[in-house]
Amino acid sequence: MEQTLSIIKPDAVKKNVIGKIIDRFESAGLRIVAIKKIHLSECEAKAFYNVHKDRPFFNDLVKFMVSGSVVAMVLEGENAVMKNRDLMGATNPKEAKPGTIRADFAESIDANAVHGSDSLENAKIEIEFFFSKREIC
Ligand code: IDP
Ligand code: MG
Repeated sequence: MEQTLSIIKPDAVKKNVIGKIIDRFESAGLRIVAIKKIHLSECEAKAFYNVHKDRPFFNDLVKFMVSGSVVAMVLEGENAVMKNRDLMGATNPKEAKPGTIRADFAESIDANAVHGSDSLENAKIEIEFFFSKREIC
């Protein structure tokens, strides 16, 4: 059993497809063991994406992540980290396989509907960023 962090980004929240995206996770056998809708501050978004701080797209990414509210979730299941990444599809929706979340709900590499932890190690760090122990059941 693994846990991973998923975020439904502001573009998908604005499109009103939270439920449709959650259905992808549940239909694939992942369980939502924690969930919250929040509007990140600039400081929080910068801290969350700190690994990308030297990339040319960092400022745009932060601006986008604070442009509206997001839904953060802990997904639990067998092989949850990779399963979530497979369900999400490629970072650029134009390269994402048909039937993936990004192919179906995202417009561009900047506004690409979802975030998912890329390793078990990062999943732990990202889950702790959003949730306290008592919020995970
Ligand atoms: P991931 O979300 O598929 O793990 P990362 O490489 O970790 O992709 O990048 C984090 C986020 O930064 C992406 O989801 C995307 O929103 C944004 N991003 C990544 N590469 C680019 C780019 O080349 N231009 C604009 N935004 C990008
Ligand atoms: Mg990433």
